[in-house]
Amino acid sequence: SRHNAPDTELLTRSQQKVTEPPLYRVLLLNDDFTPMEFVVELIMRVFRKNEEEATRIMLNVHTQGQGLCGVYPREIAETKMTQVNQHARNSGHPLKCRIEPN
Ligand code: NFA
Repeated sequence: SRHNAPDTELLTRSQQKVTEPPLYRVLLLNDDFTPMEFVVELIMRVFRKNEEEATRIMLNVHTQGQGLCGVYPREIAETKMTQVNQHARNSGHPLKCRIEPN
């Protein structure tokens, strides 16, 4: 109200409903040169997957051209994309990662 500063008013339970942040898909793109073992180890480290799941994701990228590594809020998705692209480039591999809104 005019006499209660809006940002200090107490909110009722129905007014304080949690809202979900927008989510982004983090995709890995296939190429002809990056070694499979490098991709698996990167997926395990960046996306916290076990070896079986990381291998499944890598083979899906290899056969389909691209594949889903995870879905995250924007800042987390961007950080993971940057980690992948920098680690690949630093290691001399052409592997690329991209994000897209869900
Ligand atoms: N296609 C790559 C190879 O045959 C492996 C690969 C998988 C690369 C997934 C990038 C992403 N060595």
